[in-house]
Amino acid sequence: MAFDTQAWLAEARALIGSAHVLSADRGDDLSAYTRDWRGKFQEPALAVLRPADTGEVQALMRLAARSGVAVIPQGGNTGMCAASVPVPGGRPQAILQLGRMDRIFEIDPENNTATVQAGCILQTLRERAAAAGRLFPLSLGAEGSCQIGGNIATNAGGVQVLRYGNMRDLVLGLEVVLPDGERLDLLRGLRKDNTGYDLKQFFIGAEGTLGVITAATVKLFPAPSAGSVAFAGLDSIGQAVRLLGAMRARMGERFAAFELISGDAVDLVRRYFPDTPALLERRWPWHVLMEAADGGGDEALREAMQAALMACLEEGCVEDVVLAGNLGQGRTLWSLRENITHAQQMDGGNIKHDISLPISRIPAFVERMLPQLRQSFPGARPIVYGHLGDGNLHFNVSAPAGVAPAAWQERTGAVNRLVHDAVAAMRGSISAEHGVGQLKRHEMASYKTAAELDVMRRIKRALDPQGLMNPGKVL
Ligand code: FAD
Ligand code: 2HG
Ligand code: ZN
Repeated sequence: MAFDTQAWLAEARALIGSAHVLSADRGDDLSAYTRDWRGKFQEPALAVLRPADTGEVQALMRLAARSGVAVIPQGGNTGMCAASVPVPGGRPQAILQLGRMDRIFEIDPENNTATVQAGCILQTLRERAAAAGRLFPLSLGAEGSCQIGGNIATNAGGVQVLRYGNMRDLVLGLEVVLPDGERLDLLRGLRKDNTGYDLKQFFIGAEGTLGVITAATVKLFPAPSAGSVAFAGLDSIGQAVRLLGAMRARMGERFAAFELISGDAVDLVRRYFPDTPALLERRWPWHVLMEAADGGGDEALREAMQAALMACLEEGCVEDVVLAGNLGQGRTLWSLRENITHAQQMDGGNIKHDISLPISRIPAFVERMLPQLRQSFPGARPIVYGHLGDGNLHFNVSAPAGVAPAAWQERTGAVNRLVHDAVAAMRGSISAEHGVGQLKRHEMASYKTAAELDVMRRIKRALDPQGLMNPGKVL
């Protein structure tokens, strides 16, 4: 029987209210939901569904299962791999937008946990935790619009992984609605629980392909009372890796962030954000942004950072360094880092790589890759930066000057092959923190073993036998 769009929309509207089922046929503008953050993928959706609670998600999932409609969970739609937007062809696709489910149910300062609905904005949770004297440590450039459900579904990383781990390390419990509408209650705030398989792990990093995350209990930490930020200039990435080891040894657990930024990345930010100050007296090929935090006073921490950095200068593992004198200066240093993505987006065509390697191998990888890239793709402009402390680089490649974005995009396959083959040869990962989505799905067969893919497909079939959850993503 042919699919009856109007009847389906009427059923969905009866379930969650007409205002919360957006559809193009009645003139709603769906483009903010159907286009990915980078503006590279856009396909039509049957509807955008905006449920208010878990019960409504269950009702919508039952409707989808009964009618064979695919469901794409969507949080803030800030993902980098086009995993939260429709794919071309196939069955009708409805976007399940979690934004209305944004409640914070509980902050428990004694258990050091927060329990939130999936649509809670990351920044909101960070602010509410801070008001209770606690830290929710996940921190990334999109935190003003990405949602906890999206952070969990992508196993997001960000700039504090060095100290607190990635999202997987921060999740204690989940509530999930399965593709058939059943509610799976794993919403416990326990740090120890060995009663059989740890089912929540299946949904963390699954990019919405196994179920809809509707709520989560996450870890909080005592809020640090002191912070210190430094920006260093270096001659090489090898030097940066030595600096990382030396600073960690001196600062210990207080060391929270270690971000690599190439000289070209700094230049790009300064071109598009001209208010960005020149932070060091001369231009270095590489820079590192570092942060330490603890429960003491700012002055004492700053002195400890200064002493550690002075020792590193003497040992030759850093060339030049500036230490932020106050919170405002620290923020200026961080905004340089956070603006790289935006500057690269404004600059036009770019091919992104989100790779990870054992930290010890990163200098060799970059030193080998840069000349190879320049030789194979004359004029290509590598913009290399990222979470060096986690062994994760954004080895992005901007289009040669004068090459149109679309023309550069056509080179994606060839550029990816060069970079990703080198990563694989060093036993690294082609997606450290952004996921696979539709962007890297076609590369999975080249970089995962047949056995890994087989097990993934078996899990997918067991949980989603109709193949309704986020089709065309990951697998
Ligand atoms: P979306 O983009 O909406 O969705 C992402 C995936 O999660 C999709 O597969 C979607 O189907 C699924 N999903 C969303 N919500 C749910 C749910 N409730 N249940 C099941 N599945 C769901 N990422 C990092 O890891 N580190 C960074 O440092 C970082 N920096 C960024 C900086 C900028 C400026 C931008 C734009 C993005 C950055 N990202 C970063 C990428 C992105 O912000 C993260 O991947 C984020 O976790 C996505 O959250 P979201 O709510 O926007 O999810
Ligand atoms: C970051 O670390 C994000 O800033 C985005 O993961 C990386 O834009 C990118 O390639
Ligand atoms: Zn990143």
